[in-house]
Amino acid sequence: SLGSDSAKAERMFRLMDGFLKNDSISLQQDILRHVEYTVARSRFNFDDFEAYQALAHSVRDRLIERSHDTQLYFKRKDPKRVYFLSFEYLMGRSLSNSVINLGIRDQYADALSQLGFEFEVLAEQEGDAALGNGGLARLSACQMDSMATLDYPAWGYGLRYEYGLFRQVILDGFQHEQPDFWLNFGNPWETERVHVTYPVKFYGVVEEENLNGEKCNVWIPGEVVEAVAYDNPIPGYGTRNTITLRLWAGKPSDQHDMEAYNTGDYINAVVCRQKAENISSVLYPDDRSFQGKELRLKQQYFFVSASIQDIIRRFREAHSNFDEFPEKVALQLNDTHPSLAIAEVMRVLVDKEHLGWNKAWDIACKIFSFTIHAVIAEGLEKIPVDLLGSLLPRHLQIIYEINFKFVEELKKRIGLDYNRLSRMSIIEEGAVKSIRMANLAIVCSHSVNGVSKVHSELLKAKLFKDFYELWPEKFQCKTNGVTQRRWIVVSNPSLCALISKWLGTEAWIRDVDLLTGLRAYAADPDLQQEWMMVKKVNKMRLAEYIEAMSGVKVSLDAMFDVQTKRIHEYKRQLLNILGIIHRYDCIKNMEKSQRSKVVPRVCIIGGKAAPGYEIAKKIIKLCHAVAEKINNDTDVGDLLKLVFIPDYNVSVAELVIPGADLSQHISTAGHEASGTGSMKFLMNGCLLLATEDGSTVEIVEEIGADNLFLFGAKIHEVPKLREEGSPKMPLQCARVIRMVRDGYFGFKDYFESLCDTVDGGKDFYLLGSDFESYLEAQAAADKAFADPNKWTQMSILSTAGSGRFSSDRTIRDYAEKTWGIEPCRFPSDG
Ligand code: GLG
Repeated sequence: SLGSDSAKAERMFRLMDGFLKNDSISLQQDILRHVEYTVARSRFNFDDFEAYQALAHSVRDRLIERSHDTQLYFKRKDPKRVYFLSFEYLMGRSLSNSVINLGIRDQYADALSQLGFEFEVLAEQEGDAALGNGGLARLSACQMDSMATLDYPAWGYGLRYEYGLFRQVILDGFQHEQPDFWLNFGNPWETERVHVTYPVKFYGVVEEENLNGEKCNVWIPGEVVEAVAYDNPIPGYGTRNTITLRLWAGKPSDQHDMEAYNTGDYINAVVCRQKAENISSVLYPDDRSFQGKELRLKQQYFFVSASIQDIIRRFREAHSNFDEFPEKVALQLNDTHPSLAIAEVMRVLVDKEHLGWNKAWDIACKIFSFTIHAVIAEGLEKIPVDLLGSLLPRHLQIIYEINFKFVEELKKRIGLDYNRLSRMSIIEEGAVKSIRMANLAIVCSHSVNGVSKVHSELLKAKLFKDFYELWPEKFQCKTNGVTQRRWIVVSNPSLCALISKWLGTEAWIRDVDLLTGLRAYAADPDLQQEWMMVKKVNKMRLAEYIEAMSGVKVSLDAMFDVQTKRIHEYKRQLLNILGIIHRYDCIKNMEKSQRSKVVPRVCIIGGKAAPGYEIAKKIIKLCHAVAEKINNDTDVGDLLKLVFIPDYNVSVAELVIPGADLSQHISTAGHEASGTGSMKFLMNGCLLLATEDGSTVEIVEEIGADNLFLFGAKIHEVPKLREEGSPKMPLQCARVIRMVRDGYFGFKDYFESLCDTVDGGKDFYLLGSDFESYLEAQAAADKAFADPNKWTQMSILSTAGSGRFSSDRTIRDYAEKTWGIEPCRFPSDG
C-alpha cells in the first residue's frame, strides 16, 4: 500500500500498472509519449531540444512518483522536519544529476541511443537554474542534495525569480549584463501547485481590537499578493527519498482587486495586477552589500510569509497544540535574508493563534537556528525602520517588543553598560535608524553557526563578541561542504569510475570518508598513470571549450591554472593578474636559451562582477587587456596564455573544475568566511594555491601543508600590515603596476583608479605585502608540476583528503547537533 488503505487507491494503482518501469523499451515509449503529447511534436520529427524536453518530462514523472511516496511516508511517520529557508539557490542543471541519483543514467543513455540520440548531447540543451549569486546559493543546492540523500525529512523554501542571475556578456573586454529569462522555454522540472497558494499582506495599519475582553492587534493590510508554490523535486542518491524545494512566485490576489474593478478603472486594475507578479521577478545581483530597497524587503517578507503559512498548515494537519511545535519543526535561517521569519512566527502565534507573548517567544526560541556567511560588519543586513514600518507595520511593533524585552533582560545581566547595550540592540540608532537583522536572528536562535572554523572563531572574537560573551553555548561551527554527487559523479565521470575501480566499490558516493582509501595507492605507478589520463581527457574537454569561446588554442602540456569565482577585491583576482604580468615580463626579459626551462601555463580566470561594482568591472577589463597582449605575442607562444571564461555558472564550473591542474583561492586572510569552490577543485584532484583563510585552514589539516601551495599574511597579521601601509610594496609589484599605469596594456586612464587601490597609499587588500610570497608559491607550483609523478601523487592525496568537505558531513552535523532531526527513509532500496 502507498500509505492509503482504501480499496479505491489500490484499484487506481493497479490501473496505472504500478510504478513506471525503467527498462529500455519502457523508457523509449515514455520519451516518445512526451514528444507527442507534452511537447506536442510529431514523433517523426523532433530536434535535440525537443528530445531534451521529452526526456526531462519522463525523468520528472519518476521524480514525482518518488516524491509522492516520500511525502506520504513522512506524513504517516510524522517526524520532526527541518525547513531550510534560503533566499537563493544555484541549482544549475537537473537532468544528469537526477538520473544519476535515481540510478538510471545508463538505462536512459541506452534508450536514447536506440532512438538515435546521445544522452550527453541532450543534457547540453538544458539551461542553468541560476536563482542565486555565488557560494551561499550553491551551498544551499549542495545541502539540499545531502538532505535528500541522507533521508532527512526536509523541505527547502525559496523564491522563484523569473530573472535569475544576469548573463555576463563580454564586449571589447568589458562586462555587460543581460537578463536571464530562464523560464522562456518552460521549466520541465517544476510543478505549479495551483491550489497551494497563500495571501501575503503588505502596508496598511494595525488596529487594536477587543477579543473576549483581551486586547489584540489586527493588521489591516493595504495590499495583498498571492504566493503560489512551484515544487522542484530533489532526489536522494541510493534512496527512494525525494524531497521538495518549494519556490514561491507572485500572483495577483483576486479578493483585493475586486473593488478596483467595480470602480470602473479596469485598465489600471489590470496593470496593478501585473505589479504583484513583479515581487518575485528579479534576483538582486549583489552578494555582499545589502540594499535597503523596498522591493528587496518585499521579496524577503513575501518568501517568509508564504513559507511560514505553509509550515503551519502542515503542522496543523496532524497537531492542534502549539506546545508540540518545537518537537515537529526546525527552521533554519540561511543568513539574515529570511530572518523576518522570526517576527512573522511571533505575529502568527500571538495575533492569530492567540498564544501569550512569553509562550510564543519560548516556542520561537526553540525552533530557529541561524547560519551566518558574512565576515565583516558592513556585510550585515540593516533595514531602515521607516521602510519596515510602512511595509510591515505590525512586524515593526513586534521587533520593538522583542528588543525591549531583550534589552531589559540584558540590563539585568550586564548592568547599565550603555555602549554595549547599544551595540547589542536590535535597533541601530543613527542617521538612518535601522533594524540589525543579524542581531534579531541571534537573539531568537538557539544556535548560531559559522561556516568554517576560523570564521566561527572570528564571529566569537570580533563580529558578535558581545553576544558570544552573553551566550557562549549558542555559537557553533559547521564547516561548509559540497556534494560529491554533483562535483565528481556528474561532472567528472571518468574520475568517478577510476575511484570506484581502485576502491573496489561505489559506496564512497554515499559514504565519502571512504575516499581516504586512495591514500594507500597515491604512489602506485599504475594509479598515477590512469589518474594522469583522466586529467588529460578533462583538460582536452576544457581546451576545446576555451577555443570555442575565445579562439585561443592552448597546449595540453601546460599547467591549467584556474581562478573562477565572483569578482571581488578581497578575492584578489587582481593579485593573480599582476602575477601573470610579472610572469610575462620575466619571459620577455629572459635569454632565449633559458625559456626551455619555463613551465608553460594556461591561466584561466572567470566570474561575474556585481553590475554596480566599478573596481570589479575594471579587473575584468584588465584581464582582457593583458590577455590580448600576451596571447598575441609570438615571442611567448605556448609558455603563457591567459583566458577569461565568460558567464561562469554551475554548468561551466562542471567543465572547468575537472580540467584544472592548479586553482587559486587567494583572498586576503580573514575575508573569506569559508570558500566552497576550493572544495570542488580539491575533490577533483586539483592542487590548491591559497592563503590561510576560511576553509583552507581545515583543508591543510586534512591533506597536510606539503600537498598544496600556501602563501601570504595570516589572519592575525593583517591588521598590523594594514597600519604599516605601502612601504611594504616590493619592487616587483611596483614594476608591474607601473606597466599598467604607463599604458602597456592600453586603457591607461581607465585603469588608473584600479592601480590606486594597490599603490595609492592604502593597499587595503594587501596585494603589495603578499606579492613576494605569492610569487614564491607560484614558483613552488612550477617546480612541482615539472615532476609529473610527484604532482600526481599530490593530486591523488588531494582527492583522498576531500571527504571532510562533503555537504553530507555538514548536513549530518546540523541534523544531529542543531535541528534534532532523524533520517526517515522510505522502506525500499532506492
Ligand atoms: C558567502 C561567503 C563564502 C562562503 C559562502 C557559503 O562569502 O566565503 O563560502 O557564503 O557559506 N556570500 C557568500 O557566498
